[in-house]
Amino acid sequence: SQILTVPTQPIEGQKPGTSGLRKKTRIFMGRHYLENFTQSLFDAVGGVQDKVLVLGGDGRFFNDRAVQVILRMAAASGAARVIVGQGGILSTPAASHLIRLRGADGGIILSASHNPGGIDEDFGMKYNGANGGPAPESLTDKMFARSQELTEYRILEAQDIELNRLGEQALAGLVVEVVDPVADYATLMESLFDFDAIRSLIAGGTRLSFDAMHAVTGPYAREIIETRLGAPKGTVLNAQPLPDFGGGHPDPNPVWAKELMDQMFAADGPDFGAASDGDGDRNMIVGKGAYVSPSDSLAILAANARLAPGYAKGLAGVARSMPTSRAVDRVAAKAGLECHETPTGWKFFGNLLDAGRVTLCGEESFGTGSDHVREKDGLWAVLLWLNILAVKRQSVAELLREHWAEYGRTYYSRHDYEAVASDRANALVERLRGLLAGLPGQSFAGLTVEAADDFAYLDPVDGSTSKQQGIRVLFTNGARVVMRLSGTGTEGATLRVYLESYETDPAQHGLDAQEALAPVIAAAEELAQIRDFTGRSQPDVTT
Ligand code: VG1
Ligand code: CO
Repeated sequence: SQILTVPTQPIEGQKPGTSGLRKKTRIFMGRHYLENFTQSLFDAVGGVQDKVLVLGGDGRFFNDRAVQVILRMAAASGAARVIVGQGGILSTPAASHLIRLRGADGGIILSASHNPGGIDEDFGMKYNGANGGPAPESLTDKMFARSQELTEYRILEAQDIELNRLGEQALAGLVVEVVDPVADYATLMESLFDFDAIRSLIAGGTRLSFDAMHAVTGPYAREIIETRLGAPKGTVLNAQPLPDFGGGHPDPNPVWAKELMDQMFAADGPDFGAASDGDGDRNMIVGKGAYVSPSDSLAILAANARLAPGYAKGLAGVARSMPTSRAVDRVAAKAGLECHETPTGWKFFGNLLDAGRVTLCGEESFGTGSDHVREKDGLWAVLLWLNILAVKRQSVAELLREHWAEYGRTYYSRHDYEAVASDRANALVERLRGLLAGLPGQSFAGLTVEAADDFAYLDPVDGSTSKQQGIRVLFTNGARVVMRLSGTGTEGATLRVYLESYETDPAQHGLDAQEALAPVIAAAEELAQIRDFTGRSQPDVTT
């Protein structure tokens, strides 16, 4: 085998977004595209000479080919060892754990997460550092800068590695170690939760349903929920990972996980349901006839985490992304915990977790996690829920009602307008930025603005600042509207409108969220003129 130095030219647009670089699969498969970005990534981290890396992905179309290319490039750049999940598979949280467990210098995860997969859908690639967490903005900026000046990349000429064979193989001087993607992760889960208690909950007749959506969590959920926790075979739906996720959106929300939602709202449905996304870091929790909004899930986990052995000594603090509802803030206030508000994306939690300032964090986009890894973790959230239910011996619906009675209910919804013309979406945001200073005191559809800003974040650990992270409008009645553009899409712009209101009266806790939020929805429309700017009469996806 021989190391080739291949001349290349910069390719435009290799700029990582909220969570890595995401593009149409055909773009990633284009000439030099993957190679250029991989070399830019290696260069941005100071080279990979003698380093140990973790590598794997969610199994979507092109995952296996990309793994082979990255391995040959790592070999050409002198990496010492790459730990790869069998078949090229690793969920995002399992990859994060493996980096930490093995003391690796970093890892590459191939996924476009909840975006659909296939040759005409999406592909993605992200880098996580030695702490197991997503590269901070300072590093992704360097990757992008390097991609704009790249003139060559290095790659080894060699045969493919046998990705299905466990154990070590050589690629010139590089050791490729193929590992079981599930085993270490499952062991970590057993160390955090009371598996005996969950087993007896299940043995006692509590019925579960977990929708893996033909994405990466299938094998993980089967091993943990069916094999180790003893749930009946078939508890895990759509358990076979497929390169195109069976043609679906592997996005665990009521819209895309409709099969599970229908089960959970059927008369003889299961007691507890959950779903995860393409790369296994998101979760949706549903009780029998009771949907749990992700922001409520975070608050409930924060209020009850102590019931699980891994969190018995209590929490250091909590963090949520800015658009996530303030339900968890009320839990933190009552418990006297530090509570942080960060920009969207898990990379902003890393410093707080590393510094021991927070134990739990979460996002409204079906993401929850803790300091056990440095990514959000879908199955982890499911197991923490089950552990809590096993101790409290309550249904999900009862737990929700009890939580709202104690803390008040935060009604919450997100409206997404997808594939909007970028110039229109930018114009909407620009217009709002221009209005901000004058908003306090003005009324929209009967709601009066108390404060408004474009969210900026000062990282209390490293002192870095991130600006323009979302338009935030607070109303005098405690309601809130947030608007921002997505950083994970691959077509046009996606406008996200986050709506929230607060209700203390338990008699008013049983409303449908859209109904309860109707006045806030009307205020958002009057303020931002969403219909005019997007040309849409209603959102494409409501969660
Ligand atoms: C979205 C979510 C954000 C999440 C990100 C990555 O980003 O809103 O909360 O962290 O996806 O999740 P954006 O920029 O499109 O709003 V995943 O599971 O797609 O890695
Ligand atoms: Co994901």
